[in-house]
Amino acid sequence: MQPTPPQRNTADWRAADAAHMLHPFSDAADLATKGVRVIERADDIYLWDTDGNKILDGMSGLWCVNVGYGRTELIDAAHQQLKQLPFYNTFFQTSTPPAILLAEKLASISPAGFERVFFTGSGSEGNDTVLRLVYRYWALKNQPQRRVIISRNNAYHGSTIAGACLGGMGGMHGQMTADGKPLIPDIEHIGQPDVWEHVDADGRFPEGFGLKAASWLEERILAVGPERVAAFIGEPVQGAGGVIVPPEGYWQEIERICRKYDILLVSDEVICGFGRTGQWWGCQSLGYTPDLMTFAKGVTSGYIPLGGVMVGKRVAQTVFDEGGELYHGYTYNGHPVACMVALANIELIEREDMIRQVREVLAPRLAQGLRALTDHPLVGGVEQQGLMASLKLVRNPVTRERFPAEREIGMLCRKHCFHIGLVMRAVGDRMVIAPPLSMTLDQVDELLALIKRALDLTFEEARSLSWL
Ligand code: PXG
Repeated sequence: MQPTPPQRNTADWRAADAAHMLHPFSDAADLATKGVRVIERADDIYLWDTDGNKILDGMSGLWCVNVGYGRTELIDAAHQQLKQLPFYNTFFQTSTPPAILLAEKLASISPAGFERVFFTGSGSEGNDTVLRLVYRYWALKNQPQRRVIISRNNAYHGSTIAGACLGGMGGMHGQMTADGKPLIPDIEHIGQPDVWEHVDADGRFPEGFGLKAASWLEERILAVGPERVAAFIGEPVQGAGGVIVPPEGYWQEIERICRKYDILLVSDEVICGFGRTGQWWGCQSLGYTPDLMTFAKGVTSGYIPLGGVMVGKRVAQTVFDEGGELYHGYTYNGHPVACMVALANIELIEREDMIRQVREVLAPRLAQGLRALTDHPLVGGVEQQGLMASLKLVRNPVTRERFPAEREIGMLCRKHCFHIGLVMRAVGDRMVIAPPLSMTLDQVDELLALIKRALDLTFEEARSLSWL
């Protein structure tokens, strides 16, 4: 017998949610007054809430539903595997066919030298694993003093203790320590490659900013002492930080600096992996080769939780071929159902040639539409890589004057998105999209029309509030 979900109306759902649910990154008291939006079903690139509203999901769930909703290939794979073997572990000299098949498949779609994978349940667990591997690697290399990990301000690497410490979100650090420093020692943060933080008094962007932003890594390495630095971690394109696409040359210079000082380079591919940027991996689009890659989200298109770390040759050889036992693992390492869903997901991406479609068809159309939006009086600029993009909302696009942060212009725009049936994320004064890779050209146009409408409504309201 299938359990039948109780039939409730939106008000009932909201009341029960407010009474019992604790939501991530939310002020519970504030949320209880506003009431949550309850999403009941989804198909293709659309969601429906419990009031029957249809919403275009411009965020692929949470940067993850790359193949869109309702794909029977993934659903059937889960169902079949649940019947065959719903769970078995990969500890104690055992393995399962789904985990082996997925590991083999991941190696085949990864850059050369990435032959091995350590599975986890999420991106945060992936970055915890990265930390464990990095420490272990340098201990085995007889350089145990290499403990410093360098990351960037406004980076997001998850919300476990390690993820939050690696990330550069000050608010998260401030809720763990009194002095606002990362709880884990020897994690350092440098500036992010966000050109908007460096606009001069005349509204001009700095020249050569890519190399400048990368030089902060070398400065910090020298300040800390190169012999103490273990690794640098970065998202190819910062996602949660607001889709900040690094300027030309940035990643090449970061890679050069890491190699110069023999520092491990970690690419956090949790958002950028699995086609989002127009290649399998973000580092391929941005043109660098890391030593470790964290992934999650798009590996299963979010249908079921799965994450992991692709371990490059350099670390794999030392830690796994020569290092003896690594005291690390999770119950759900290589969960068979999650692995079968991931396999079906990757095969679907391949069969529908989705990554080429993103690169050659969808992203160019989106770019064209976004370029047109730069004429909008609220838009200071757009940044895009594949199917992830941001629009910078400004008070004056000519002088590049920003809105004061307390105006929360992004939240105002998000409110209008809600009302017109569009999920677009607000990150400060950036509006962010990352729609499913499976969308059609018509749907790209539909998305652009909704964005334009949300901007117009935001502009009108901002004007009526005398914010402009
Ligand atoms: N690394 C990156 C680059 C991420 O974007 C994680 C690690 C952590 O993954 P898990 O699976 O542990 O959540 C993420 C997650 C947002 C938002 O508001 C972004 C994420 C998660 C929740 C919210 O944009 N990214």
